[in-house]
Amino acid sequence: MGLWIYLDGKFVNEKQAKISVFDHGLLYGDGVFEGLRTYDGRFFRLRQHIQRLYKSAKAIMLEIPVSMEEMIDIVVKTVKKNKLKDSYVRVVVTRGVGDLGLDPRKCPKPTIFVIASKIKLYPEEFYEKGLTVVTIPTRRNLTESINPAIKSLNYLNNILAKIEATNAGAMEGLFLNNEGYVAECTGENIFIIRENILSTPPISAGALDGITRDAVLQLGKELGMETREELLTRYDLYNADECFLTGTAAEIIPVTIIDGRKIGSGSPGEMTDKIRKAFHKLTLTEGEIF
Ligand code: PXG
Repeated sequence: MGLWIYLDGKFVNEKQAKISVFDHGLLYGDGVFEGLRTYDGRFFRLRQHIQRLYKSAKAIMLEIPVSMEEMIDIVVKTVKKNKLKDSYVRVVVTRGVGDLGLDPRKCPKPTIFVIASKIKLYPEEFYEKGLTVVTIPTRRNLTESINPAIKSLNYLNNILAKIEATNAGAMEGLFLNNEGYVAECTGENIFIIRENILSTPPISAGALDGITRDAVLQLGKELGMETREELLTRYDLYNADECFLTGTAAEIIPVTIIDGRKIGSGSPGEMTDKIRKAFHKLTLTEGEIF
């Protein structure tokens, strides 16, 4: 049967869900996207994800032809149409169909599609034993070129990072920014814990304003930790007691080795475990039911 995909105002079967070769999302990576989840029928921070989508669109001067409320409705309908309780939803808005020149004024109508499916980034064992991360040679996009705060369809910076991490035999790649400070990983924000202080790089260091990141900062406070958004170096990471990554797809995953250095005891940390449990609880209680 396949999935029902929302595509430009209609639900179509995944086999019929096709877009033009003249779509600038494909020709130039010109567009924006979001990835969100539902947990047991609850939409986790849906409004926040949709707000971020519109902020990304504004940054690239892409006017989404439906309102935020309409977009929320489209997402909810797509999940329901596919009868999914636990799902991963990809919302994509491209510049639309144009000609072979890059001028976005040639694209009169943005393309919108929504896929509700499942995602599993890492096998379960890595949530138990932790990930191996390496610093990769490619630097995070400069904030003054393609600002990493924009969740754009132009993910080559991240894909190069993923290839470099894989080539180095690691599960994840750590991006530094052009000044050498820690930015984030290929599709996750990074956190460390040192003596009950929970730290993550500021958005201005070249990180996405992650929605899981935001939830974790809140949970850290609730668990009695001091939380900081501060510049971090690799030295800080190597000498941390605990380290973990956050993202909608990855959720919260411990990191136990960075560039060959064991982090803390070399096993996932106690506070990381507490935060993971608290996050799991949050996903099952906080999300809106439509
Ligand atoms: N940094 C980057 C570069 C991301 O792409 C995050 C951090 C975490 O943000 P959230 O808001 O999700 O906590 C992301 C999100 C995928 C995939 O298909 C990637 C993300 C989200 C969903 C799916 O690999 N990245």
